[in-house]
Amino acid sequence: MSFWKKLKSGLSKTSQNLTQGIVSVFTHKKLDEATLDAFEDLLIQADMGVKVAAEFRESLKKQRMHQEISEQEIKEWLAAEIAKSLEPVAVPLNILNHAPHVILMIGVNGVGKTTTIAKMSQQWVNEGRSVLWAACDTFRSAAVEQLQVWGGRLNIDVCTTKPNGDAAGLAFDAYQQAKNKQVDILCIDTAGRLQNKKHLMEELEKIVRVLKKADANAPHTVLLVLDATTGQNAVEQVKTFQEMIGIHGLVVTKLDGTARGGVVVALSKQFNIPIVALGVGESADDLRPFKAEDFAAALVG
Ligand SMILES: Nc1nc2c(ncn2[C@@H]2O[C@H](COP(=O)(O)OP(=O)(O)O)[C@@H](O)[C@H]2O)c(=O)[nH]1
Ligand SMILES: [Mg+2]
Repeated sequence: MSFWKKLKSGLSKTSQNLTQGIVSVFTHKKLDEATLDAFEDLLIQADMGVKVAAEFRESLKKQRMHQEISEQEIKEWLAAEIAKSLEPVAVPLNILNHAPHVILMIGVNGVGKTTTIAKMSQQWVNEGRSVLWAACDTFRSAAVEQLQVWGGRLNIDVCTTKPNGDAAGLAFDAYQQAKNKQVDILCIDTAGRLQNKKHLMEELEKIVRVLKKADANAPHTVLLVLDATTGQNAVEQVKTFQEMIGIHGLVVTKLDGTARGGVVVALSKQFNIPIVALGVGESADDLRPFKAEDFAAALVG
């Protein structure tokens, strides 16, 4: 399936709800307050967030109040508004010619960090870049094994340490190894135990501190991975991790089959952080750069 088709079918739950809602709300009458209220509710239900919904409502009101507006017109209007708000954050990841470019992958357990590392790395390898991974989620042996399985499939080396070993020490060793071997990209997989916020923050800070000893500009990119199916929760996670450690980019996963795809719009409006890629499945091919217009069109159906 092409990526566009996959995105469209993935977002079909969100877009069906939106489209059906639009059909029932905009019934060829003149735009009034009640219709605007119902429209705003629809946007909130699609997880675009209260703030975005209110903004779109006001914008529509200003432009079209007391005018006739068809469902087709409203869909086109909404797609254009969404595309406009996504455009500034649709920024692809820029890999520096600075071997190694260090990427720190962060996010709550289960959002798709490890899988995203595998997906991104496959693309880099296909582009002719060399990649090394550091399995710094040292608390869960399954997490290390998972990375090793992907590494075996994609022929990428994985740096590991003993169970419960020091994540920062491992990051440092991996950096040295990447440097010595002139590897282009070093990906650091991390733990995501948000239930122990203080410990997680200390660990991430320590990884960053240790990397900076080796290279003052490392990590060159900190990517926060978010699971679209958690809806507005993703917004809270951005805030939490932004406080803990700076974020350069977002990856939104599990956009296949969620009714909460509107959260991407909420993220774009609330944080001016680039959305570098979208995950639409579990295989290594299921990752693509984020394109504002494609996403808006898929979301509105
Ligand atoms: N459907 C779907 N599943 C995904 C996607 N990304 C990751 N997953 C699955 O989500 C689960 C957790 O992913 P994992 O990479 O281990 O998350 P981590 O704990 O953040 O490292 C795994 O079963 C993945 O296969 C995606 O884009 N779509
Ligand atoms: Mg993991």
